[in-house]
Amino acid sequence: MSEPQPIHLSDYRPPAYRVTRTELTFDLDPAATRVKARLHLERHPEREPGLPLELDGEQLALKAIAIDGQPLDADEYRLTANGLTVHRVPEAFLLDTEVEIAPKENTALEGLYQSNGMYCTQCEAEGFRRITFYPDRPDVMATFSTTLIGDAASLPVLLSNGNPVESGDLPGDRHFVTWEDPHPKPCYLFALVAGDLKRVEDRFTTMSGREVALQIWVEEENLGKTDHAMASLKRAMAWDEQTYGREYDLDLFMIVAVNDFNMGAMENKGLNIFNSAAVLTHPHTATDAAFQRVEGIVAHEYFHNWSGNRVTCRDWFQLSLKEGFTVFRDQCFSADINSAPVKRIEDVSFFRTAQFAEDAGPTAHPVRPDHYIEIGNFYTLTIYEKGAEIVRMLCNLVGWETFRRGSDLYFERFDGQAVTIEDFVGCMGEVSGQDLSRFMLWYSQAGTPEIDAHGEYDYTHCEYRLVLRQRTPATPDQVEKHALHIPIRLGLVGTKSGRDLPLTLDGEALGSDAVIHLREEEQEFVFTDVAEAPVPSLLRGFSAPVKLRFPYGREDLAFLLQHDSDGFNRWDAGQRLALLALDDLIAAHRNGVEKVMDPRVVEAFRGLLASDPDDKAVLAEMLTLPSEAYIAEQQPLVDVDAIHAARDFVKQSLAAALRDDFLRLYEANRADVAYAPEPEQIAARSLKNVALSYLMALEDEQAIELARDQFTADHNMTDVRHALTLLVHSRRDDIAEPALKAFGEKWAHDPLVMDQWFSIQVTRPQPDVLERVKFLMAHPAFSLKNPNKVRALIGTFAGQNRVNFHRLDGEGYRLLADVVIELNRLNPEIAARLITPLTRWQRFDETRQALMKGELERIRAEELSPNVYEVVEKALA
Ligand code: 0A1
Ligand code: ZN
Repeated sequence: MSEPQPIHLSDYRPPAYRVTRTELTFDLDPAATRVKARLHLERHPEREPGLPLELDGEQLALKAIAIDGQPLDADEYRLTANGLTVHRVPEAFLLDTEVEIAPKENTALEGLYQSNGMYCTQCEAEGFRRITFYPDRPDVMATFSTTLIGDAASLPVLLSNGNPVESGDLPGDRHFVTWEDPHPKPCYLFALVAGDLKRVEDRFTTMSGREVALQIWVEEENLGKTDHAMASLKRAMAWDEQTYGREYDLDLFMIVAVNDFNMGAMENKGLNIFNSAAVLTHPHTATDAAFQRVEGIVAHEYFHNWSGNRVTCRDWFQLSLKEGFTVFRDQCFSADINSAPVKRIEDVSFFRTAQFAEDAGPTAHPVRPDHYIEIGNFYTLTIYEKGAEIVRMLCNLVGWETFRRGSDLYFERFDGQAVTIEDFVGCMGEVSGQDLSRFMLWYSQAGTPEIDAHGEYDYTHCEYRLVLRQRTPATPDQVEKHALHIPIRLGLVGTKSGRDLPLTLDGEALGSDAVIHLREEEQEFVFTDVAEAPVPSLLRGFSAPVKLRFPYGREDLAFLLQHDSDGFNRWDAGQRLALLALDDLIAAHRNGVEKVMDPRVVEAFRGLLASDPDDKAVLAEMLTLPSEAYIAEQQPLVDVDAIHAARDFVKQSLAAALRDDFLRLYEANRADVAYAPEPEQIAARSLKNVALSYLMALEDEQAIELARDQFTADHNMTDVRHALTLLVHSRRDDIAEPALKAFGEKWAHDPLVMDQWFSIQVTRPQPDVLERVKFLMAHPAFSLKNPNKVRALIGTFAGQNRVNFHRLDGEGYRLLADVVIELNRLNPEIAARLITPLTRWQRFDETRQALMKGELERIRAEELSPNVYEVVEKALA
């Protein structure tokens, strides 16, 4: 096979021909669906006359082709594995094609496929080319008319984008519906759904008084699980009107839940298709975290209607234009309706663990990549989350009101167009009058900037001198790095008063919480009139996506944990303090020395437990130790066993020293109220469950009893799952096994709960877990063809069970590679994502490095999809 070749941003040209209107007819059949396409084409005004017409197409059997009604002879066009070229075409013309495709054979879940017997589509990024011959690129925007023909009994519901305009019966017990979408769109936003679905309906009146019908379509057994998604949708619609002035633009908005889906959800115009895990909830089947995830994803997809659909991307290098902005929007939405500090803590915590790791690994890339082999590999944390951090910095740089004016200008100026990241940032520059050209470096430079900071207080002159030095480590393909513009929000907390001190910089009074701008490699900031010696509180709210090192002493951190006025940095001080203690314990474990718990951490926790929290959700976060993955991120070389042992030791030491406090906390937050996924209840539940985790670290009779009672009380999935996890992860198999069995039998009919059942078992720290993973792969509820199952069982094992995945005999790696090799044929997109843990081999000891590389090489020896090829090549480069 020839090696797949990269495509480059610098090669961008407008398409030779554009499509103004697309008329599709689908005659649905599992093995032989017929797709007729009529495309209204015209030469692009910026391209020269006489160019051939090039259309993308994969796995299509061409049955007919005609231009302006004239069938083409075989020598008038050329078919390849990737598309169709018509050598000579007029300036403006109609192209008719008919192709045959086989949805039931489609295990890649791109294009038209079947899930539980229903038909659905996934066209982003390049799935439409598996449906019909088309210029499958986002800068070709057309209005669509779609007619669906199907069996009336088995496919009573036929959905597509826009509004239904015609329907009727056809001979042979078939029927049809025609949909018309008046908004020009790129083909990646096309969708169809056909099946035996039921709907839940509601309404929303927009700010200009238009009535919109809202529908959520599900299989009958899921009818009771849509309330939360519907409520979230209505909130998101109202929020986008109030916050961004954006109104919905069709009379109908539909969401469909499907079981087999590669990602979370998809923003197809007027017809969002969701992974059932991202839309269905019920107090007995979904945890608080799942409820919040659904709320966030429903909002995210809805917000795309403007940031993505009305204004879309010129090419896929601009993916973060829609994703970074939309993630920023959904983060702000969730922060507004929940605990804002906790939302930020959760997002940053995840970001620093997972995106930093991506940035430090062989697949690191800029937020706007300049080349790729397979765009499906670029739906990454860098494009999404780092992209959102950049938009957040922009918003903070120009201020919310100016940002909003920039957003209005962007939507107004580029409505109906496919544009670039420059267009977006340009609007912000225009309304703010700021020169943001330097800021653009954030989009093109990969890697996480590292800032080394130190400070000194001058008692005689009452000055505080802060020196910041930035450096971005080299990343693949990008050795040379430049200084970025890094906004650093900070305060100086007086050691005597415990208060934020007024900040004066270069004679200018900045208030007590301010942003300074690091633009050079090294810069000194001298704050004057600083009345007392301060501890600096730096990078408040994580004001830039960087690593910041400051030589804090443990007393400094304990002080900030108590006094910092910024809730985020108070939490971060606690994390930093725990990390320092963990460092010592990791070293002790490696050296075979007895582990001794740092009393300052115990005292800090005692203080937290004695405090009367104004935000229980923040307290729960503060009592949570950094994850093994985050601890690993801080180590020069990852020692999974030492990290696991050290963290366990801290947990047990805290539990032993503060057992009564944790018990009290548990009891105090045990309210027996009817479940609601609302912030106050969620906060109390997380506090209670954090307390239970510490108590279970001791595994004494009382703790086991509490966990068992919480499990059997069966009050809601958050409590049940947490208790079950603690039992299954304990050494008490006599209790764990019956609980696991009972849970598995009770929920055997519910795929989303079975996903949780899989995940709970494969995160067990006990060494028997690898056998269990293999055993569960043969379980009737497991299927390699279902991405949720693969993620729940294999992804969770490899990503979260660090001690067992990294077993020294290499069996964890081997298992993952075996699955990747099989999935490479079935579902390349999922296969490529699943490899991630193996690509991080540089971070481990030599023995593990060799084992991991050995498995990557074993994968490379296969006949690979472009997706897997690209990841493996980078990992072994
Ligand atoms: N645009 C979607 C993400 C998405 C991307 C690709 C997909 O299939 C391969 C599906 C969804 C979003 O940001 O939600
Ligand atoms: Zn998105």
